[in-house]
Amino acid sequence: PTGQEVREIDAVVVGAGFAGLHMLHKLRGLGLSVQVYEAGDGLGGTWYWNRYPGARVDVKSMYYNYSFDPELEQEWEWTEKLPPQPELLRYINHVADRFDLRKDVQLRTRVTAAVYDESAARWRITTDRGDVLSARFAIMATGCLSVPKMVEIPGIERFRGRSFHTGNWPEQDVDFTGRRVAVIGTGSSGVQVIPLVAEAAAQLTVFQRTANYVLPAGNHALDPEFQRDIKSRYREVRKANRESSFGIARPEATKGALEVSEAERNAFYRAVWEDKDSELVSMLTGFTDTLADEASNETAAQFIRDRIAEIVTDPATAELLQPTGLFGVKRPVLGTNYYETFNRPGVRLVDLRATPLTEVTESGLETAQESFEFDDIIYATGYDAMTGALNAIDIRGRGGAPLRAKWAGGPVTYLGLAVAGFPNLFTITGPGSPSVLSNMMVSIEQHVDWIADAIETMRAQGATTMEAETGAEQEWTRHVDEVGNMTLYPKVDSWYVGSNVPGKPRVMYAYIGGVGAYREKCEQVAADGYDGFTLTQ
Ligand code: NA7
Repeated sequence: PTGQEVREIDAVVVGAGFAGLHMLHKLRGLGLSVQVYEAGDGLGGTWYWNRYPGARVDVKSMYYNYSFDPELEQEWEWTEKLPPQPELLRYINHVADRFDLRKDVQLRTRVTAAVYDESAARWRITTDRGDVLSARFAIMATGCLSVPKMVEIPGIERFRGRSFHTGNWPEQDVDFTGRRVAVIGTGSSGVQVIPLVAEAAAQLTVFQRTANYVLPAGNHALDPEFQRDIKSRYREVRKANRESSFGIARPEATKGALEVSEAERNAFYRAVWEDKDSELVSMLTGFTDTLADEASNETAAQFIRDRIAEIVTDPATAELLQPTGLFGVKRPVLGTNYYETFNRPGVRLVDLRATPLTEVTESGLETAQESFEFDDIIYATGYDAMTGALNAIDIRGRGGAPLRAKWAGGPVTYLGLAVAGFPNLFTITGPGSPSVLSNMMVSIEQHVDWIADAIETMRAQGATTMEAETGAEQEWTRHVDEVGNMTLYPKVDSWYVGSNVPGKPRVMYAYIGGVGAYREKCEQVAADGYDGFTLTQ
């Protein structure tokens, strides 16, 4: 298309991951014309880009899938407790085919700007391929962890070997056999990729800045009986997940960690550690105060440190791998053979706290004390989370005001769904919603349903625009902050508070009030005639 042709459409959806595809399906069901733009070469968002060895979701397959179609959820057979990336991608493509979604998705196209035209009450969308679209609704399904973050040292482009970021992995298989490989970063991605690279490589050097608490993933082939059981009562299972704190139903904790005996406490931690059916959040949800009280938190932290010391044979390496900070207020990490990998010959751990990286050279990496030579460098260094993908688009609302400027001090949203001054713009799992602090599928579906209902209500009322009110937005943002401050989350550095990106405002980027309570709030807002929003004819 040339820059001159402006196509009119009801809604544009940015991103074709789980969120964007479901939004497309829903809006189509309402009879809207929809255009989806997707930067990737294929569908799947996170599961398209994260193709590194070992990539898998850390929420159980039976809870990490769409619930909107009873036939789909019955007919799809998962094979593992925690499905690997290729299986997730197959599922997404199956859904796209089944609901005929591809025809409205334009791949290899990045939305560069979304500018609100006040006189027409429409969004003007432009892409890096010259598309120009005029849409009534602009829906951002851009993902929470979709803008990879690199190290902040010079020389990255000088390296002559192969470089990879886990969140932007090439499509073809990458062979590490016999090579000297560096992995920088020990978050969820690093922890997944390290054991598999170690099996193939001649030498693996892991550069660790902060040790993480890595819990055993306990992945295994899915028990057919478990699958049958969940499928036989899926409505009830989904309901329980939706009403839970993290989007994964757990038995209600009744006591603080220090209200029970040490033996009882450790028996619980041990059961979670050893049970292959444990959930990502099991260790966090056995006691009422693990995420709120430092002394309680420390009991879980020490239990895990003790396990690390048991597994890792070299005492200096074991010590370096033992985290010192709070447990669980950075994203919990699941691993398979992670600590065991450091017992392999040829695997070395480098402590970046003692000697930070200074430079990437033509042949490897440098710290103040040592030069390292590598054939391959894997950056498992994370993302500009929550706001990165939204701020990457030049979004301008009323009066041409840029969203980036409005968010210069941190994101300000109403419910993580909408922003004052940006009518008819919705963010799926936007900042200020539970999003990354939950089972993403539960949060995505809740937002997609809420947005579709809002659009349907607008049509029924003959409304042209829906816009968050400044007061409601301020109050919500204050509430997100306040609830965050009742927990231990703000006390540690993590991407939940933006501290992994230099210069990023330090605030709570997600809502920790729980997906159940959050859903009730969103439903109440809708029931009260979209309280806190202004609808205009
Ligand atoms: P994370 O969790 O942000 O982990 C990134 C890792 O990279 C973490 O260990 C960081 O250390 C490290 N890092 C980041 N920048 C640097 C620099 N400049 N130097 C050295 N080390 C660095 O990203 P992941 O991709 O692992 O996981 C993202 C989410 O995906 C995860 O939480 C799940 O939701 C799935 P730090 O801890 O900041 O000291």
